[in-house]
Amino acid sequence: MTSTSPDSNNAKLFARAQLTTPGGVNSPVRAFRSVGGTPRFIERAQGPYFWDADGKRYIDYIGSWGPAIVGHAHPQVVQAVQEAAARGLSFGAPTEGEVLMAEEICRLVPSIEQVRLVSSGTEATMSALRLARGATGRDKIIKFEGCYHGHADSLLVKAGSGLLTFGNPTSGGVPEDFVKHTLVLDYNNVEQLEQVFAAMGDSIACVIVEPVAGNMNLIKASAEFLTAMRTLCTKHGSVLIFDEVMCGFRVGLGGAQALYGITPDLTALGKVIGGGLPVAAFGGRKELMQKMAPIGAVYQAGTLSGNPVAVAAGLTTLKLIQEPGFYDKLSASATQLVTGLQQAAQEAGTDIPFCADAIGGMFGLYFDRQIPATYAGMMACDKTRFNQFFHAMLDEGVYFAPAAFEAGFVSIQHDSAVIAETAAAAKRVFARMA
Ligand code: KE4
Repeated sequence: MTSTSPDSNNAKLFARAQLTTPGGVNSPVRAFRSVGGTPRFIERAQGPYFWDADGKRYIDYIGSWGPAIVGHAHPQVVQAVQEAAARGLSFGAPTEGEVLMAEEICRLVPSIEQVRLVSSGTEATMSALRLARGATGRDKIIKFEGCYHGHADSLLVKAGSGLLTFGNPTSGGVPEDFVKHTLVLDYNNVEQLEQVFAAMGDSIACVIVEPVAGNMNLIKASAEFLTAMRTLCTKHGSVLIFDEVMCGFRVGLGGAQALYGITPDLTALGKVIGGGLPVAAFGGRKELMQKMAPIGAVYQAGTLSGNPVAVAAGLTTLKLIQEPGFYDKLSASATQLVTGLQQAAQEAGTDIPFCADAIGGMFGLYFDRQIPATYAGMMACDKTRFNQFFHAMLDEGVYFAPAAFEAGFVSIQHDSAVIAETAAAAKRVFARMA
C-alpha cells in the first residue's frame, strides 16, 4: 500500500472529508487540485519533518505556509502554549500577553508605531485597507496581479481590460460594485504605476503590495518599483501598505521593509508572529492607527483577536528568531537548497529548464531558464514539469508546495544534512525526468 492507494488512510480520509467539507479541505490550496492526486493528511510534525496518515515521513518545505520558521513542535513553543492553555484559552478581555506582543512588533518593525492584533492575514489586510480608505476619504485602491492578500472581497479581483479600467471579480459571490474601485497593475512595472498616479493619484486611497511576492511563486520587487511606490504615495497623499504577512520575519528580522530600506505607512503581518497559531496584525503610523475604533471612526473587531494561547506561541517564536545568527543560518539553508537543486538538475544530465531562487528563509522553484521578475514571467514557467517534479519528490519523501505558483519555506531545523538529502532525492528525480 502506498500513501495514495485507494485503501490508504490518506485516500480514505480524503473521501470522508469530501462528504462534509467542500473539496475535503479547509483551504483550497491543500486539495492538490493544481498538482492532482491525493492530499496527504498530516498526523504529526517535528522539526523539519511531518508524517502523513499512512506513517510516511516527509521533509516539509511548506512549514504551514510560513509560520513554522523555528521548526514544527519546537519544545519551547509547545511549552509556552501548554502553560498558557492551562491558564484558560480565551477571555474576551485584554491580557498582558497582547501588550508584550504589540511592544515586540513595534520594537522589531520601527515603521509600526501602533498595532492591532487580529486572527488572520485576511483580517489584517482587510482592516488596513479600510483604515486607508477611512483616513483618506478615498475609495480607489491599487493592487498587483499575482499578489494575494487574503480573501477580502475588494481584493479578489483581476486586471481590467485597460490600464485605467477597474478590476473584475475573480471569485463568485463578489459583486462588480465591490471591486469597481480596485485597480490591478503589473508587479515591477514602474512606468505603469507612474502613469496611473499621473492620471488619478489624488483619488487613490492606498497601494497594497507584497514587497517580496510569495503567491506567484517567489518574485522579488525591484528597488526601483518599491521606491517609486513610496514616492508616488507620499506625493499624492495615498497610504502605502506593505503586506508582509508572508515575508515579514521570513526574509529577515525586520521584514522586507528593512531589507529594502522603504518605510510603508501601514504593514500587515501574520504567519510567523503566531508561530503556527492564529495571530496576525496590522499597524503603522500612530496618526493613522488612532483612527481605529474605539477611539476613531474606522471599525474593526475580533472575538479571538490577541488570543492568549496564540500570543504565547507567537511571543516564543519571536524570541527564538532573535537568537544570534538565526537569519544567517536560515538564509544559508535556503541558499544551500536552491544551489543543491540546480546542481542536481545539471548533474542528472537533464536539459529540462530549471532554476531556483531564495531570499531569507523562502525560495522559489521555476521550470524555466531564467528567474521570473513578473507575473507573466512566472506564468510562462512549465507547470506540467513542476507537477511531475512535485509528485516524484513526494514519492521520495520531500513535500514542496502543491502548486507551481507558490513559494517554499525552510525552517531553522532544515540543517545541511536535511538539505543534502533533498538534493540527492532531486538528482534521482531529475534523472528520471530527463
Ligand atoms: P490568511 O488569511 O490565510 O491567514 O492570510 C492571507 C494572506 C495575506 N497576505 C499574504 C501575503 C499571504 O500570503 C496570505 C496567505 N498565504 C497563503 C499562501 N499562499 C496561505 C495558504 C492558504 O491559503 O491556505
